Amino acid sequence: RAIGVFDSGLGGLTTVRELRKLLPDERIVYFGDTGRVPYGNRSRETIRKYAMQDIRFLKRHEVKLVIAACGTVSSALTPELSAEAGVPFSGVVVPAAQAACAATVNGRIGVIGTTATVRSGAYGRAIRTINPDARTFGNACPLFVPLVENGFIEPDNEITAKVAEIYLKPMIDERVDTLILGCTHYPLIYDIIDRALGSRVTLIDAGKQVARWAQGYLAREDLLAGPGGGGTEFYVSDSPDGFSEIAGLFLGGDVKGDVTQIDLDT
Ligand code: DGN
Repeated sequence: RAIGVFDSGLGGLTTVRELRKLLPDERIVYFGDTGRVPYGNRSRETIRKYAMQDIRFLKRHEVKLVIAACGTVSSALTPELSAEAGVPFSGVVVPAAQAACAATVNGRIGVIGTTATVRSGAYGRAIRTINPDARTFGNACPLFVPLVENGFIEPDNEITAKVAEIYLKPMIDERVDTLILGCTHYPLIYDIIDRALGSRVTLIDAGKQVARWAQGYLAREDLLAGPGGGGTEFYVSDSPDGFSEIAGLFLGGDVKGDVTQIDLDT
């Protein structure tokens, strides 16, 4: 059985990339809701409804585990809704919160993500459940998504570096020692973010953390795939034209697998 991964669009492929590195023998079924992206400017109710539809779609593909790679979706789901998924399920929030709590020394943790993610306060709640003394500082970074999607990702890109400097100054002022990258797109500008913080802050990539969590979960439950069956199938809800180019950005150039357009209403 496969690992199902979904996202509001193609950014969640950064998590697929991490899963492929850690679990090369797993079959991955990816759904990118490209027909309805972005979710970040929608109400919490709508995001939840879309997420449940995305999960239902993946459940038709014999999945043993479903991962919401999207920071915005993960932040909108409550533990009760996650339980309603009816399949082993994780978003990125809890694995990233656990890693941040393990990494921080001064208990001051920053969180960056879309406006919806930061406004939800989901990371702060997850962190306080683990460490009630920890303090969290959120800052929405809405310009990062279009900058990444338009390819402004080279480590020496002056525009992205300037935007990062502005967005991350509050994190320096608050003396955070750990920063959660709570959005699918941010690993692509990891070096720029790191430099804006003077390389003094531990960066936690939420997608990488959920991939590690998945590896641990599958091992504990004795659900790891045997050798040789690895591969990725891609499903999108809008035309797959231009898929390879943008998918290659998030996957690190390695787009192997079929792309199929689907209609969630059928
Ligand atoms: N995938 C979304 C997230 O991780 O929050 C970012 C992309 C978007 O909503 N435009």
